[in-house]
Amino acid sequence: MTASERIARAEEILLAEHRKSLRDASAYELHSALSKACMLEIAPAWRATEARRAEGKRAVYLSAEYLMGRLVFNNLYCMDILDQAREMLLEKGVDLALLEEVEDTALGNGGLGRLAACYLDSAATHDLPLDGYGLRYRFGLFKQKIENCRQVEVPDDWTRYGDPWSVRRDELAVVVPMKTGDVRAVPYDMPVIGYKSGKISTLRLWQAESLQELDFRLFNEQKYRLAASRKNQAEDITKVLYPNDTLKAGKQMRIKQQYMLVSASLQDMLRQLDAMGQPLEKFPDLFQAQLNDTHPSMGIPEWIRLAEARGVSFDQALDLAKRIFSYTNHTVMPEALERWDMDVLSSVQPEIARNLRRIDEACRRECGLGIVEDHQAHMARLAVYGSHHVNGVAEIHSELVKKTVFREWYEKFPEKFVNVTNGITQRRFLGLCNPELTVLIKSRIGDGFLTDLPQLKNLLPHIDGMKEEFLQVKHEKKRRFAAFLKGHAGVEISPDWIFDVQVKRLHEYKRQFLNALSILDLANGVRDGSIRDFYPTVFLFGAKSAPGYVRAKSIIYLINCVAEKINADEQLREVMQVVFVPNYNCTVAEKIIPAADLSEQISPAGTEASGTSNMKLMLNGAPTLGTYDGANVEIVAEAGMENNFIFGARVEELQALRDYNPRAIYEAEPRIRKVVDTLVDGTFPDPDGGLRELWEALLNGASWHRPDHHFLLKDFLSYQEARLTANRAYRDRQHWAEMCLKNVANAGKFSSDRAVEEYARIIWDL
Ligand code: 26Q
Repeated sequence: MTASERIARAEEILLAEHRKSLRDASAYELHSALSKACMLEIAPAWRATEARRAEGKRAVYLSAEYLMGRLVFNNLYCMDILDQAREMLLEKGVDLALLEEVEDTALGNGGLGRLAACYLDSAATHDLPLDGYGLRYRFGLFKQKIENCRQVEVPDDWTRYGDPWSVRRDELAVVVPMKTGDVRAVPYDMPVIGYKSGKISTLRLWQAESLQELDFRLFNEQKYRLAASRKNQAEDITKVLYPNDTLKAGKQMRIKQQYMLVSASLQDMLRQLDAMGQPLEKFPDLFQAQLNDTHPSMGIPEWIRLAEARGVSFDQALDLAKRIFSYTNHTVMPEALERWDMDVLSSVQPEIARNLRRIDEACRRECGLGIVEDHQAHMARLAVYGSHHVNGVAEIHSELVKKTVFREWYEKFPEKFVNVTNGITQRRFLGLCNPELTVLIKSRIGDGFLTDLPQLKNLLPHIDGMKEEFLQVKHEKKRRFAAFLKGHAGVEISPDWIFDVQVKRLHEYKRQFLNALSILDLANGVRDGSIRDFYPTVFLFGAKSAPGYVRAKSIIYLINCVAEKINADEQLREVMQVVFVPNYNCTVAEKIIPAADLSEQISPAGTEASGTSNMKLMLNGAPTLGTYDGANVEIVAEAGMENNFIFGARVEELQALRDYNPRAIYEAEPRIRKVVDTLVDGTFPDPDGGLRELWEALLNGASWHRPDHHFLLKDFLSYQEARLTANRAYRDRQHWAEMCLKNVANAGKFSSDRAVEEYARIIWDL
């Protein structure tokens, strides 16, 4: 199809649906028409991919979250028509940048949800038969505003202006049985467009609806409210994405969501099995199901329920389950592992609770270990037992999985445990968001790296001759981000300063708190003259906190207080500036990551399973300022210790640390004492005591944890040293550019293309 035919089609759709021409269409009308024109165009390829996959073995990704981000530019990019579309529209007097107003599809919290999206992208690009199942939340992750230095949550009504990238498949709706009332699960299909591959995967998202749209009997009896409440009760199940990225147990609604996801998805696969005329025993040879954390782990007992209903014995159903499912673990922090009360499970689906008990018994018979304990189902144990493979998401994390949380299970089933280091898609996180760097790389090594990232290695011999151009590109991306930030937050920053970037969900273990305290110490050093020639730096933060995570919200408040203080200080503002970028999401990530000079990855060793922003920043030429944790370990192994800034205690040291005494450090180090005490000495207003609570947590601990349980004070001085080393290194622009480019050239391993290929080969046997 030619570009002008395509635009003509969009014009027709616009005319039919809005009676408008391109020039007088609003951003959303244009978005809708253009997207629908693309949907028409890809329809044949989508159908062909689907038909082809129906013939053989394939894998499905089961995930409660998919953080797809803004779809339109990515989809045009993967169809390889983005530039053309932009030019054609410009000729017609329309600026494609209008679509910057279109919202993200944020059906995910953070890393785990974005990982799912990256894997679908890679599979479509490389023609691996992988499709996704998820939930179509009415409201995605909340939008964040900052008011009086605090996070305020605003609902994300992402379909308000329609959802042109989805197709409702009413004919494929299924019934999900629950004790609280059966629910209709209606699938909406989204295309996942492979980059220049002509292959289109399917993301099938289930929406909860009432079995009867309207209960006429009640309605006729004038019980309108009751009639409506039945309908609402069903629809509530997919009303909102849980905004936690860690455990908040006991919630019946969360169990309903998880159950609906797996029941509907398995029923859908069974329908396809029947269509192929295959018996149940063939299921594992046709479908492999990857559990994205334990959120879909009820799939195991649900499979048994469905298989028994088809006349298979429990034992055989369990054996089949163990050949169908595999489990990806994303955390070793024991408090973050899901456990559900058996009573709550029973109140949603008694059969699932019953099957869990039977699986527990079988497991105890087989290996002596239990799944249900103290009336609680340990979902990670279920996932390990019911799967043929269990994987961690980075080397160090997979080792810790075997040595710590699942040690006993590893001893019983050593052959199950493998590693698949996470990856990211270079299409969205380089090609699309950093076309300037992409052009520069292409000019030296061609464009093969866009589908084969290890080709970046070919840059190595060219690095000397690229430094100047790299620095220009980086400066341009910083200029662009500065312009965006002016509009987004009304803040002005200089592209001539260092952009020091920490972007990720807000968590105590991620230590944004350490970053903030460290900035206060740098400020003290600049003020008292002990730090000289400090290269001007903008410290950028982007982070959402779970709405109920009180301490995380206090940290956001602290960062904004520190920002106000420093940015208002005549002397300090000459060399430092602190900015909290509101509403960090996929779209903001695509703007800030290409502009970053330094990548902050500062979790205590052994806590961050992998991290993926570290990979995105590396790929865009930002050296890592980080600990020996998660995928940082592998980043440094690939790009060289000398091209990054690694600090802090190693995992062995932290594990061996018996009587950690942060108060001793506080008392022995005046610099540390000074910044910690700003939390309680009136430096910042603290009307609700949140800052004092942070101070307490560091020095006295709390009912549920020891003092400074994330070792901020332990790593503090070595962090400061690394920060200053990086600050000084930045002055040597040539050497700095070399470090950046060595990171880019060695980022090949961190493509999600490699990761899905490993899943396909090691786990799914595709
Ligand atoms: C659980 C129960 C109830 C409600 C919510 C949840 C929940 C939701 C989301 C628990 C955890 C999450 C998300 C976790 C997550 O994003 N983990 C990150 O996964 C990345 C991809 O593997 C890793 O790179 C990060 O290290 C890890 O923190």
